[in-house]
Amino acid sequence: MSKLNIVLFGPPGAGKGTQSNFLIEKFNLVHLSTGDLLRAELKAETELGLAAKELMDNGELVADNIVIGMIRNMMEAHNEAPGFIFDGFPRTEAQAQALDEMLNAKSEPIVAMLSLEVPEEELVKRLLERGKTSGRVDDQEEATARKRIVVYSRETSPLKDYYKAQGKYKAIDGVGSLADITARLVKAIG
Ligand code: B4P
Repeated sequence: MSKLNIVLFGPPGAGKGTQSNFLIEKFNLVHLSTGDLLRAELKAETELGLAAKELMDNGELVADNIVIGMIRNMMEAHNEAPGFIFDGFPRTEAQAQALDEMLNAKSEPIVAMLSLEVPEEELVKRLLERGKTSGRVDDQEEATARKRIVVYSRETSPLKDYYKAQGKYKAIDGVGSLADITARLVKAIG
């Protein structure tokens, strides 16, 4: 049976991490969040974590080779998974190409890129709200939240065209109750 490999896409605060938790349970998938993996490195104060900290705190992207290497290691560690949810990865065209190369080598391509669409003001509201409890430096200041959205628009949003060209892009309305949005995602997965 072919693997259910899904890219869950969207700007910071769109609900990628939140919705991944529902989808991994429903479809028995392995969750690969580069944000979570980087935060774990940061917490453990590894060399990689220390190198990434300033960039993450300022809302900038971490170098492609670092995140691609993390994803490669995690995929190898979960070779038997029925599928992966890629959450927050890819964020650049170089990352998308590297992911395609890794998956095509195993004949297990991405089946869909689900793009959560949320207006900017709602994103900023959600990020600052989370900042009250998350302890995440990048969720504390409105300027940093907006900077992440600018970085997303410039570096990451163009990946919609990358996946459109492969016929895999699906836009999902990311505003509403968590259950409604999960239902939209499940329907799109089919
Ligand atoms: P991420 O961890 O990916 O952070 P994020 O974009 O904020 O998404 P997250 O998944 O956490 O939030 P969600 O939308 O679920 O990245 C952090 C940093 O790591 C990046 O800035 C970068 O520096 C680095 N990084 C990560 N991946 C990288 C890569 N591939 N390349 C380079 N650098 C990389 O949720 C946000 C909030 O909204 C939550 O509080 C949630 O409760 C709330 N929410 C969700 N759904 C909602 C709804 N329907 N209604 C109301 N609130 C909702």
